[in-house]
Amino acid sequence: MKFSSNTKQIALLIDPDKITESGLLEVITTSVGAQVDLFLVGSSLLMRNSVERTIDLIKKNCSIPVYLFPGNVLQICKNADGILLLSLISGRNPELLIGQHVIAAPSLKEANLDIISTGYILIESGKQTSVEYMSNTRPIPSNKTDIAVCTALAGEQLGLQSIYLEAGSGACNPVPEEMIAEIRKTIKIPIWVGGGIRTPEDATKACKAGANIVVVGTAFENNKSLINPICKAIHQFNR
Ligand code: 1GP
Repeated sequence: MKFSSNTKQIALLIDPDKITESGLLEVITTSVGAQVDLFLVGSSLLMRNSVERTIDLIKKNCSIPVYLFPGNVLQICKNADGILLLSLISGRNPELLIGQHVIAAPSLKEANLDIISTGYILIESGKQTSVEYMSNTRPIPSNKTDIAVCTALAGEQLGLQSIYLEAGSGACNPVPEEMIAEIRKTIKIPIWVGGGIRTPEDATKACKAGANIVVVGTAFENNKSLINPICKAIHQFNR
């Protein structure tokens, strides 16, 4: 995957548990029309492991790249184009900083995926989210911009390729714009922003503050007609 500091991209997150086959086909058709840049596939917790099947269906029906966004090592599969290899650097859970990566390393090497090493930073967003509970880590308080900035900077200094600012799926409040803006001023690597983005206005605010890739999942699960206007809001920055 190519990042450019001058362009804004949209990543559409698909939780395989939350979509039917016909729903996914509809999302694919709409996404092609709206020029979605990337699909992410994964979840904090899956009741049935249909990641591989979901990716197969996407690959058969369009050429939009598909990257894994795995909640755990069980969600790694070979048929994706790449993976966001997340290290949860806002937390102090060694398993999610390095432990699970060691376990996944041989299968990742064999799968030959495009690996984007990413510092995953959870930001407090109004209520406890699945990712907070499942990761057994505490998010950075939303008013502690300095902690978030130093965490992102440490991730960049460690050589990570990107930073993901995560409010959590279905978050009450997205990551604050001031926090995104301060991090943007401090680091050079691309910034993903996701969690609780529901409207074109939310997406515009994240882009203006400095997000390179805006990630949206829940809003599209609830209302597929939002795909077009949210994509437009993000891509207008590229004109
Ligand atoms: C979750 O950041 C993503 O990991 C997307 O969040 O589902 O709230 O859009 P939403």
